[in-house]
Formats: sequence, structure tokens, C-alpha cells
Amino acid sequence: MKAADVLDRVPRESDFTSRLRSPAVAARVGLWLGIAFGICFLTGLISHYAQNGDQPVPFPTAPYWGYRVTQGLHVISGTAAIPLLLVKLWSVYPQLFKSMPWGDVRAMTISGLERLSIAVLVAGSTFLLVTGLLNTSRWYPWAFSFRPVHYAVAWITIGALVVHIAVKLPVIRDALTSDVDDTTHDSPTATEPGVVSRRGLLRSTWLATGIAVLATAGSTVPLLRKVSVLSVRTGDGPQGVPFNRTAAAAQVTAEERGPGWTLDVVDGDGVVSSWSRDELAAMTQRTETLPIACVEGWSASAEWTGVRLRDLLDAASVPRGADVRMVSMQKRYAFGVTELQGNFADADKTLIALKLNGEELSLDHGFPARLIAPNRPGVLQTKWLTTVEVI
Ligand SMILES: Nc1nc2c(c(=O)[nH]1)N[C@H]1C(S)=C(S)[C@@H](COP(=O)(O)O)O[C@H]1N2
Ligand SMILES: [Mo]
Repeated sequence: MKAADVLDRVPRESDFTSRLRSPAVAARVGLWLGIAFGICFLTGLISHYAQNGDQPVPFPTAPYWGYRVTQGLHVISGTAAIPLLLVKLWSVYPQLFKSMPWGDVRAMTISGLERLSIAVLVAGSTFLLVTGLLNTSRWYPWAFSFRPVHYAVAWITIGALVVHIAVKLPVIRDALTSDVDDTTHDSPTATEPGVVSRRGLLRSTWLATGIAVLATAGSTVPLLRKVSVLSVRTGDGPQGVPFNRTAAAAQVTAEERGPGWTLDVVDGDGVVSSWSRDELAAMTQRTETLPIACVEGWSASAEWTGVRLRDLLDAASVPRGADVRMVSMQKRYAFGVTELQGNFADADKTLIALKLNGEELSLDHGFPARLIAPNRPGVLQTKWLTTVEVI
């Protein structure tokens, strides 16, 4: 085949004739996609901040369910964006084949910049939704660290989205205020009726989006558990709570968590006080209803019983407001350590939990003792505690 034949096979914008591909459709789907991206971006910023070691303004400890809601919204809006993005791309992709306004330098520059911003937007959105979706299914087929990369790409993508909306604003405004079947902004060749009407296409899009949300949101919305057939996590598990890493995977040995186990409070100079499990159980026990809200999208509420962290710190004469580091017996992988700023260490609801839903904490949920604190990402609710370090 000669080069010219190959070029002949590349479609031209004029080869696309369906009236379904119209700015009237793209603007309507785009509006909802923009809303989904906006929610996803803001809730993503919150989640990122909550996990930052360095917080100039401490993340709040109330409402205790706050992170559960924002992270739930993050995953739900991201899931909703997937069908919306697919329809949006389908409705606009013929523009890929639009020819450049060769010769006119100004028009070429504008067109080039617009194409560049769209390339960034499409690549960024696809990257975010694919990595996010794989993250909710706990599959990490990449070498980079998820959180910083997902975060950086989110900023780039939102930047490109703002440019895109600004450039298209006149068309968007016009399309949204006219009837869906209006053809003012259509490409001149898009004149053939589609297989469905524009209204039909939009209705199917909303339906697909609704199904995608209902089929997955049950991992974080208890009422939807039974409906959410595609949820990777059901939001249920041993003692009423799912778990991610097991004690075996974390290599917490029977020896370490046996009768000789103690929880030590340590400051710069060494061990300040040391508590066996019986001693902890003999202290005033508190019960709090708090969720585990995993960054990967599932969450579950449970009743936790144990010693208020502040009570333990008082007993060890640690001043209020001190930051502490909670260290686990875990040997491998991340998340074996977490830092609590003073407001978290002092919060009434922050517990060293010994019991879960009225039963002895199971091994996989963090026996002998784990941290549970209000308004906190699951990944910072450290299991298999061994030391509380005063920073
Ligand atoms: N030591 C330790 N604690 C940990 C983890 C871990 O890997 N190691 N995983 C965290 C994550 S990601 C979550 S979501 C919660 C889950 O708690 P659960 O397993 O009791 O449901 O534990 C957290 N605590
Ligand atoms: Mo998690």
C-alpha cells in the first residue's frame, strides 16, 4: 500500500454524518461530567490533605463521619464520570480529524493550543479514571506510588478542563439554552438521523451512569449493599468490617502478639510507661461508633471499645496538644506507622481499641490493640500497635 492510500483511509471530519454527534449533546453530557469532575477533584484534595504528614492547619476531628462521606463521594463521582466520559468522547472524537487551518498563523496557533489542551484533558481524565478504578479493585499494575501521581495528574487535568470550558463557553452557553435538537453548532456534514434520538441518547447516558453508581456505591453506602452487584468490596466482613491486610501478610507473629505483649508509651528519653493487655482492659473502657473509611472506596461503621488515647497519655503524663506516632508490629509494606497531630491525640473519640462490635478484636482487625480515630482515612487507623511515641 502506498503512503497516499494510507492517508486516504484516515477519516475526515466530513466522513462523520450522524446528527447525534453535536455540541448540543456534548454540552449536556459535558455539564454533568464537569460536575462529577468538580466533586471528584475537591474530595480528592481533602483526602490528599488528610493523609499529608505535614498539615499547617490540622485536619479536623469532627464530624467523625466526614472523611467517610467525602471519600465515598470521591469514588462515586469518579465512577459516574466513566460512562459520561465515554459518551462525551464518542460525541466529539470526529474533531480529531478536523484539518488544521494551514497558512493562517494566528488561527493555527489558537487551534494548536486548543488541541493541546484537549489532548492533556483526555489523557489526564483517562489516566485518573483508570488508575482510580483499579485502585478501588486493589490492583496496582504500575511501579509508581499511586497517591502523589494521581494527585499531580488531577491538578494538570483540572487546569486543562478550566481552559477547555473557557474556550468553549460561548458554544456551551448557547447549546445549553437552546433545544437539544437545535443544529446551529453542528458540523455541516452531520445531517443524517442517528439510530436513536438525541433525547434517547441522553436518557441512555443518564441511565448508564445511574447503573454504574448503584452497582458500585454499596461498598460505601450500606443501604445499597444488596444492589451493588459489581462492588469489589461489599462493605461487610469478619466482625462486620472488611479488612485489607491480614496479620499474616503483615508478618505479625504469634510470639509478638502473645501474653508478653505490651503497649509502650515512649518519649525522646525512652519508655515512659508500659501496659499489658490486661492492664489496658482494666482502665476505663469507652465505646464509640466510628467508621473505617478506606481510601480505596469501601467504608463500614462499627462499634469500638477500648481505652481513650487521651486517658492513656494522661496516665503517662504526656501534656495535651502533643503529637504522637503510633507504631505497629508490622514488618513489611507501608502503613505500619501513623502520626496523630495533637487534636487527634486529644479527641474524646480517639481510642486504642480492644474490642470490635462487642467481641475481642480479631487478629486481622488488629489484635491485641489498634488505633481508631474520628474523621480519618482508614489507612491511618493503624492495627497491631506496639508503641506510642511522643514526638
Ligand atoms: N499496621 C497496619 N495497619 C493498618 C493497615 C496496614 O496495612 N498495616 N491497613 C490500613 C488500611 S489501608 C485500612 S483501610 C484499615 C482497615 O482496617 P480493617 O482491616 O480492620 O478493616 O486498616 C489500616 N491499618
Ligand atoms: Mo485502606
